[in-house]
Amino acid sequence: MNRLRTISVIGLGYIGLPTAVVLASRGASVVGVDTNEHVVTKINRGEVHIVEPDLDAVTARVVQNGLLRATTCVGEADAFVVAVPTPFHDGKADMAYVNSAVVSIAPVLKAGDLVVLESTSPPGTTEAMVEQFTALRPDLKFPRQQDGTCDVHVAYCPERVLPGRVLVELVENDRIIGGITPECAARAEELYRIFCTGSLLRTDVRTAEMCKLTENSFRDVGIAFANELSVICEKLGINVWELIRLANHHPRVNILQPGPGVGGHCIAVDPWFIVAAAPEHARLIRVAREVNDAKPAHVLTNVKAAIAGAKAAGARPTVGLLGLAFKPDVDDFRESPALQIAEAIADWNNCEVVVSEPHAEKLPGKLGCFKHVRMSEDIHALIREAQIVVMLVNHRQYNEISRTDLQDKAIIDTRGVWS
Ligand code: SAJ
Repeated sequence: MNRLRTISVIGLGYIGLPTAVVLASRGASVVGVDTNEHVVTKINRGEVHIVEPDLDAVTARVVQNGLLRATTCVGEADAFVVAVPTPFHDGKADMAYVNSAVVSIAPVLKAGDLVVLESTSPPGTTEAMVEQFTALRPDLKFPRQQDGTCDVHVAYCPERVLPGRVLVELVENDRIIGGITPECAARAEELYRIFCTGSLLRTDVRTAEMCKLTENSFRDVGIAFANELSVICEKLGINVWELIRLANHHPRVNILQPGPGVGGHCIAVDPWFIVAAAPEHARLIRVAREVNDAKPAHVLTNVKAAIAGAKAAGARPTVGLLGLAFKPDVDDFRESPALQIAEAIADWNNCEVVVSEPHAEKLPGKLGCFKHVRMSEDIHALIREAQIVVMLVNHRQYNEISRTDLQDKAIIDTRGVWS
């Protein structure tokens, strides 16, 4: 702590802001940097631009205490934590934000500083950062695996926090710390020791980079297994939820839950980093992604059949959709399969659509553009009105729906709530 008087956190998003706030709450002097002036102004007022339990209160406190301030320009610091986005498009990771963070940090670096990358990145990224720094600052010595001595230490330390539990998991989770050299990992450990109570596990940078991708790919493969089972069981007339519950009684079996598809900005994306790094070998990982990506279309086939059945019986049916977020009890709609399914149903324009989403004030995405789509805050009214009910996200508010409420309805239960 003594060597790290000022810490600069570059990128004040879902990970950077909570990290900056937690560091400041432990007494570190933190400067948060973001290119978005609106975000910077908001944080300097002690407010937050993302929804995460308790983040608003802790931010207000550390800003008021003068321990956190935000700016658009990178200044001198003892440690730099880079937590910028690394989006994936057209088959490769877009490293533009990481590259521009390096360009903005390089001029202010001095001997004794520490730079840690946290953004999800392809293996080799931290070493490429070191090359970039070396070219931009030939006056400083940067670390090399084969040469332990350096002026500036560089490490990779992936975040692994679950949205909705970020402030708890930032502190309690174990962390992987990959150093370009063992000394770099030891320096980075000093930084994380400020706020982490979990184990700090040192390794090399490539292993640390791959570790993050491996964790999310492992979960994606597990969910793909469950999703594939659900499609097989539907064909064979077997209740997949009961099947999984029973199979999980085996002491070494732990099957995950099927759903309408995999959403969010991590599990649905990170496996592609591995596929891009080793396309000819990442066969299982690629197929798992394809299985999970195909699940919304499967759900839509079932909805289409239910609408056709209801139409044969009479007028234009009403379809009630429960939930749009990417997973239960969050207000995040990024890469949400539920939203993708809702938008596709709206596009057909062959039914009235009533949507429930307790975590949205208005219809998200392009749903707001359709006259035959509306929102309902009253779950029971929605169920009464709908001939077809589609359970997309098992938010806790839906626990109050009983089986008797659903009598005479066509039900498509993608989460196994009523199965
Ligand atoms: N899902 C299922 N079935 C399941 C579990 C999840 O269909 O049995 C779906 C969810 O509904 C959701 C998607 O998978 O659409 C992802 O949800 P999640 O809860 O599995 O994960 P995320 O994206 O919220 O957070 C993950 C976490 N990674 C792991 O659990 C390995 C988190 O620890 C990471 O920090 C985060 O990704 C990240 O930032 O990478």
